[in-house]
Amino acid sequence: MKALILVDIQNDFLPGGALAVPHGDEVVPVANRLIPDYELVVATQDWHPSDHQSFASQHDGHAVGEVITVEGLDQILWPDHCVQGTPGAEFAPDLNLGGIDHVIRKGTDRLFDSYSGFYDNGHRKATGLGDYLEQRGVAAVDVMGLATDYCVKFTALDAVQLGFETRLLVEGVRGVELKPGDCENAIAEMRRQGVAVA
Ligand code: VGL
Ligand code: ZN
Repeated sequence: MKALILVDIQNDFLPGGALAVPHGDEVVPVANRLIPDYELVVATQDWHPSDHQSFASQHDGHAVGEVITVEGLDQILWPDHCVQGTPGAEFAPDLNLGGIDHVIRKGTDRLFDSYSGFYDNGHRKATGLGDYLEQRGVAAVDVMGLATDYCVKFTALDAVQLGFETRLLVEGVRGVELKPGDCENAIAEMRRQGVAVA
């Protein structure tokens, strides 16, 4: 069975949001068009406590975009985003929520960021997504959503590493592109590690 994974299609990643991905809203109609083609649709939701340590606001003297060390890992500092229970953390209002079978929340521990829908950035804890897919007999996953160069990338890389036949749906991804070329490099890295690009 093949599943569709919708990565972080949330208000804060849409134009006007706290961590807006340029043209992020364009993935919503793509998701809505594709959802009926899949037997199983899973959505990830970035879901941070208000004192999450990926937020620049938590580190005096540090600004958004700087890289610091948190719990031994490099951490890019982001604006406050996807705070649990806030409108910014909700799924895009036009996304077909009725078509989503299961939601995986990630980044819930204040100390650990979690770009991937499968594991936190240090691969210390699983979110449950891998087990969920396995239990349902999923062998292949198609991945789309936001953002190409962070959460989509690391979700696809973990999927392929876990043994799922993994495809990136390029039409349905948009990236942050902090540096020019980040999205292209992310896609190249996914290909290198065995992700098919459709
Ligand atoms: C994301 C940065 C921080 C993403 C989430 O969804 O790509 N990026 N948190
Ligand atoms: Zn986040």
